[in-house]
Amino acid sequence: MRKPTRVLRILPLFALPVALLVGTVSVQAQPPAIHVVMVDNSGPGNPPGGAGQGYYSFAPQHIVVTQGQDIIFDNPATSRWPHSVTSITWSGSLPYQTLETGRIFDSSPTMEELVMPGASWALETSVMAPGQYLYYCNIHPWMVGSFSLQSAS
Ligand SMILES: [Cu+2]
Repeated sequence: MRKPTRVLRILPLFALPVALLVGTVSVQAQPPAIHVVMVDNSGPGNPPGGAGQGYYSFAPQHIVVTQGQDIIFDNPATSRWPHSVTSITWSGSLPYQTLETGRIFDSSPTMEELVMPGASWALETSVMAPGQYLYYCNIHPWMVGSFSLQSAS
């Protein structure tokens, strides 16, 4: 029998420093994630009749991100309701454009996947084309937000 065992024993000694180096480089290359809060003023922290009661939104409502920069949508634990982050796009040409929802991204294609109070959902932008993006919450359609995605190069 030949002796490949010697090579296998030495391999981890080289693999570990290389893995650490690659990990360090990729962390440095990736810009920090940006957080968007799902604002739900019907939560217990906002008593009935309080200012802003029933006001739902994404905050900030518009952000500028760079390709590869994750957008993390946070539904605070104090929220009363789940929410979704569902893309709005359009097809056709003026004056009869048709709006489409959830075609580019959707945090919650099913009810079980809604972003519950205390949970977050991350949108990875690395594979998306630069441009303007619009989204809404499909439970509260007046919750609308947008972002500009800039090229990484
Ligand atoms: Cu909502």
